Amino acid sequence: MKQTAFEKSIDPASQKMLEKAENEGIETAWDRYEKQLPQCSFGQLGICCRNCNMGPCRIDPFGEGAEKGICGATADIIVARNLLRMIAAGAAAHSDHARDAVLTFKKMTEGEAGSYGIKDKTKLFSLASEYGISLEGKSHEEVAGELASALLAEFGKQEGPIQYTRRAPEARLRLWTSLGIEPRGVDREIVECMHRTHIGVDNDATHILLHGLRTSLSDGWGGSMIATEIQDVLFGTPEPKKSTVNLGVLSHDKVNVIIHGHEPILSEMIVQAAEDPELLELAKEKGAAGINVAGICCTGNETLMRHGTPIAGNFLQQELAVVTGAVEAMIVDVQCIMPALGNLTGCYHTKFISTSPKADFPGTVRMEFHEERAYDTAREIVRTAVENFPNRNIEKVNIPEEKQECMVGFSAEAILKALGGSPAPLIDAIAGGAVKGIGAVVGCNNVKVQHNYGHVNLVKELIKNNVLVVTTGCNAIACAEAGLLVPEAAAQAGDGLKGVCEALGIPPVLHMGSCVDISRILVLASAIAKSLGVDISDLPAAGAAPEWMSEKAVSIGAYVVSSGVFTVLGTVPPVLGSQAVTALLTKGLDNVIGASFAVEPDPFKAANLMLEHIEGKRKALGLN
Ligand code: CUV
Ligand code: SF4
Repeated sequence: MKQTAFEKSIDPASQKMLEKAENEGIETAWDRYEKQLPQCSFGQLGICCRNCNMGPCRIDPFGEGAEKGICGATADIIVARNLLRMIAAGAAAHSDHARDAVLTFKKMTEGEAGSYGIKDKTKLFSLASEYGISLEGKSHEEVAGELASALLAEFGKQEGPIQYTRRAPEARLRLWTSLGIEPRGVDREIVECMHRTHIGVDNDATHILLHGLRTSLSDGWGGSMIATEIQDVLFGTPEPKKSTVNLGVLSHDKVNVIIHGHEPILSEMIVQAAEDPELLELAKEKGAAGINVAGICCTGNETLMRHGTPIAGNFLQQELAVVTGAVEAMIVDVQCIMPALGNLTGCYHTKFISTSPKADFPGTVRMEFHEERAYDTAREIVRTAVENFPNRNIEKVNIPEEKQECMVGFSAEAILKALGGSPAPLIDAIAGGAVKGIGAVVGCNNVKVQHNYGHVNLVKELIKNNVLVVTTGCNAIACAEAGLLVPEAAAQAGDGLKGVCEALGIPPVLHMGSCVDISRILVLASAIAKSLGVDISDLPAAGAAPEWMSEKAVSIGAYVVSSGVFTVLGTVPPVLGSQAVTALLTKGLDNVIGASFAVEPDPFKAANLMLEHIEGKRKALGLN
């Protein structure tokens, strides 16, 4: 059964573009999903193994056929190993991004990345002192140089600790140590995942999963946190600002440049280059009224948070942006970029420009991006887009009107500032019951869920019940599109939360950034837990990823739970083939780490699970 545009997405702009694609005979992810149905149930259950070439092996879920792989691996072992590899890939993606950010920072301190500078000196100094780097008698550059080396060392460390894990509450740290899951070094944990899942190494599901938790912690409190912090130093720590989102931010008369992917190292330069007088002049010559940069996915979130650069859409809107026929260039770096964009951009005048030495796609113009001449390359890229403007085929252009205002830029620092410098007012509001708790809602889109349906309904339900929501990633974009990131959205919140939002002039849903910025949520949660003198797992807080799809999301889910936050997944992870693993993730972990997962595709029921959890934690703290 073919889904209609209305069934594919709840977002009117996306629905229009889905119809346009259909009329033009253009294929999208939804069409390809239909062609995949029914999806392989061995894969869905996580019980196929290709870890050695005696296989592939698969376990019969009905207990009638094979119960073991050729080496003897059971469903429990295979499911756990597969999950560990997902965590490894996700942690690797975040952490390799972090490594590149630190390398850029290091090159900058060595005078080899002249386009970059230090934007947030306060943060530079506070990060340096966390590492025990003395500031006395040193220039910024010297301090930065020492910090760069210290951060870089986190990746290759053999014996921990990873410095930022020290930001966690005492009790959490002690728990990690006693479980033997305190991460040692970012790269080490990821490598060990690959080693352990090789044939004939780690073959106990619990033992395998504990290492998964350790690896995920090296992401959340390591790679991701390092990425966030150093990007703040380089590009500035986000502060509240207004912007607009959805496909309607694309312009009829300006050159539309889309930045898609994850690394602000690139997008920051593109945003600058789009203001270059020479290029603006060239745009005029080509008949355009200017240059319009819009983001997609997390690199979009990065520039949105720091500059208010508009966002054209989240993960499932990447193709739809091209379908508008109004995109001169789709510029990508790494992660969550569909290779389908190659064929798709070929159907329009859009130039598909890949920039990362690590990532190429079919049908791209390659313009490799290196720090040494970052700004020059960014200019060349934007120039290519501008020169493509006359090729826009007006007959194919249809930009949906929908664009929505949003208020963004809520770094942990900005939130504390909005609260007057300390978490005390928020804690008072929680203790008094005006705010019931905090919901962290994050993650991707997934064609298995109606686009944005899970995100928007879950978040609405939470704020209605006086849960303050913090968001990142594609959930943040979904919320923005649904008009939940404006102070006026407080009207949709319960009375308590509404009052707090109105008093502070903030939206009931706070955009904290990209996926690596979930580390900001950890920092905020830690700050609250510490000032209450409790562990993160004692807080009336819960997490959710209603439409997750990426391996990064698996690592995120694992570190959020390992940090003590109950987390509801909206799409089913490939673990149901093992009762043991499923039970461990959804129950057993509670006794181990003080939090666990739940799986609930219905966003209303998911919200209820979170609310119940929050109520339970409130009771335990003696709040009502
Ligand atoms: Ni990194 S990981 S689809 S862009 S949130 Fe968006 Fe966020 Fe998932 Fe990817
Ligand atoms: Fe089969 Fe074991 Fe090889 Fe996996 S590791 S493919 S279960 S023999």
